[in-house]
Amino acid sequence: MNLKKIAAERAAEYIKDGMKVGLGTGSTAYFAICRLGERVRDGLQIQAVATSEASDKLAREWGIPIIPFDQIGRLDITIDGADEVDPDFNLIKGGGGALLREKIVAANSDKLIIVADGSKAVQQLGQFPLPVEVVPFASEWTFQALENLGCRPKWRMNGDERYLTDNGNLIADCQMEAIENAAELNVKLNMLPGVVDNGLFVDMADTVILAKDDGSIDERH
Ligand code: DER
Repeated sequence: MNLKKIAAERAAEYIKDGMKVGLGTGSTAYFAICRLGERVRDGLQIQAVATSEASDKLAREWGIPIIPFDQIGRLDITIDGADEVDPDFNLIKGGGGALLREKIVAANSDKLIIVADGSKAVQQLGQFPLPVEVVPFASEWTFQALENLGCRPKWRMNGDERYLTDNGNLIADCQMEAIENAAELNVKLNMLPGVVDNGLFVDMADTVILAKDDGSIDERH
């Protein structure tokens, strides 16, 4: 029983003819894109944008109509995954390196549906290392600023090289352990020169669909 698939396919049922859809990134969003691809092949009429090059490629392989960002306008629904979800629907995202495009797409959607297996539900954010997207220019200064903020950053690596996002930026994964105030930390991080954005999605998710180990679905609004 694939819990990610169960949650993702439940979310895909929210998508109706004529909708403009944001396609998330990661192994859970993967199943939502595939399900929407099947429905498009069965006649579903949607327009979509993707939150990563990988999701864009997958959507096009299924024949999902991908529209340029400057033409699609506001989105009806975005379906995306998360690394952690707290009881207030605040999220840590970015495990798949797509946080910047994901946050932009989510912010331009009327509804953000988060899909995950039950293991992503936490009482307090922070056990999952918080991804922070950093421009390469003078990145050591930005790294130092993250350390000074108490974030305990580590550069995400891709083999021997530093990982690069679709946008050509670096990711610093911050070992926060426990985040007391996600809203406050989100602002503090994004105020740092050199930080592009971070994986805290505060007050953005409208619906959370969690697939539990027994196969049941916990759908919260
Ligand atoms: O990078 C991301 O934000 C992904 O959505 C991630 O948070 C969830 O990835 P997963 O569905 O592969 O666990």
